[in-house]
Amino acid sequence: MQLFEKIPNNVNLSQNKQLVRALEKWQPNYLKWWKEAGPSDFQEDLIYLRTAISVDSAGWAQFDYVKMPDYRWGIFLAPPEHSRQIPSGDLYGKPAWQEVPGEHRNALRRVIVTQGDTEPASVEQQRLLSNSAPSMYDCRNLFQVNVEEGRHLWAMVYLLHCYFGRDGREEAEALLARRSGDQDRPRILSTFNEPIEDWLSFFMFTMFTDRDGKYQLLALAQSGFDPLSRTTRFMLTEEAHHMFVGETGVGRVVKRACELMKQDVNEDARAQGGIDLPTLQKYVNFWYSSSLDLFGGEISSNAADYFASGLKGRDREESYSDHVALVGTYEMKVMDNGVPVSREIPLRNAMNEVLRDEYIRDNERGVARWNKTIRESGVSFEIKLPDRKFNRKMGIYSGYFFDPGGRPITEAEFVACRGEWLPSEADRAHVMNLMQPVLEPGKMAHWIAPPLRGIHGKPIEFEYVRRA
Ligand code: BYC
Ligand code: FE
Ligand code: FE
Repeated sequence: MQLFEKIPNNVNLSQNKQLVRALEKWQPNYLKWWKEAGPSDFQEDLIYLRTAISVDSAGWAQFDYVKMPDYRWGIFLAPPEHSRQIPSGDLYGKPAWQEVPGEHRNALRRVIVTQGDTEPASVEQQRLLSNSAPSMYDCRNLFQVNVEEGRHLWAMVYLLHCYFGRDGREEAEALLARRSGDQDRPRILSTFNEPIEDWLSFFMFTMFTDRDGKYQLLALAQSGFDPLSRTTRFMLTEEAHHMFVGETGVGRVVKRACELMKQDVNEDARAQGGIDLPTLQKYVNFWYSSSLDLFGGEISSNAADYFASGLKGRDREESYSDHVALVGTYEMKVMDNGVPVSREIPLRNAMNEVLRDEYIRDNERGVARWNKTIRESGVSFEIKLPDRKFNRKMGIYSGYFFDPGGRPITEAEFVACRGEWLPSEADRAHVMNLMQPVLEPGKMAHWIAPPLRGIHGKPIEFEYVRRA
């Protein structure tokens, strides 16, 4: 079978010989990368996976057993909107671009490469997790996330190959050459070089970091470059499942922690072989603060330029009345002699912060659901998102120290309390120690509650992973 027939797509691939040639050259390198840097195990086994074969509601949810290297990574764009216009910025209301505008070529390529880089990075970070899956159900969800992140890489490579000529092809190769955590050729953004060695971190990552993905994709869905907008809109349909895995994953650890607390005279979940809520809170603090960094600087001329030129917009741009944002300010806390003070920032320069606000609100809804579980089990504990200034490595708060409530403190105070706020070596060792694989259908590791239901109407004890 010819390659273009193997790639499900709605971009008329078979009619575009040049694109097919570029993809045919790239695809073997992609598979080599997948085998080298993708899931360390189960590559020859049958996994019950969802594959998108078209963009309508029936077509993007086909479930069947597949071997991961045989997964049909497709190229899908959301259907075109009739005479779509640039939704924001200086060119608000002009027809959206169907080709790359020359003056924005470099900026656009850069945004696409940055987005594309995170997709394989996350697969690399999660490479070893199937060794310690808490259940077959979870193992399958991990692989579903992994193959879809692989597809998201395809989505960005499609744009690079189709619209950026030779340098696009070079960037597509470079996306396969960088490696998460590598000293010499790391991934571009900070969080994507953090190791994910245990399943609590995986659930935190899919809760908090995939949700950055959601918001960046929402901003790119408002791009004036129509192929990017349509590509990211389809990616968002898959992203929902990744965050489901994260939110319900953490939720099940919370539920189990509460059950174990009730079984212990000292309400100590750790003593009962679970993950205690204070440890879970530290993982929240770590992954949430790291993911906040992914939105870029609070005051950013890059963000202003992206907005002005119509490359990136705001989440739900249609809900705003002013789509140009040349007037108006955003009030934020900036550091002045080590103290946060309020200042008005021109709105366009605060676009990263506008998006971060939406992201924070979305997380708060998820955390509220975890806290409801805790309340209902009669345990007194509240999971809290730390203040946005806490433990930041990028932006105006980096280099300063804050407690999780957002109060400025000294470095010495931070260092003294670090082990109470962020996972300590001992916490990590405890969590790692619990990471023993449980792969009989329907069985769950001791530290996590079962899910409410299985995948795609299948029972929880369904054989989601079938050893060949
Ligand atoms: N780490 O003006 P600034 C996903 C750089 S996740 C390292 O503050 P700007 C997924 C920045 O590049 C979504 N470097 O920020 C999730 C700039 O470099 P230069 C991924 C960073 O430009 C889970 C400098 O610092 N998509 O899809 O507004 C699993 C100052 O820039 C970081 C995107 O990110 C950082 N955290 O950048 C799988 C969308 N933050 O100019 C997938 C595309 C900033 O000094 N990216 N820098 O060399 C963008 O739109 C923007 O690049 C950013 C913010 C949102 C990252
Ligand atoms: Fe993705
Ligand atoms: Fe994702």
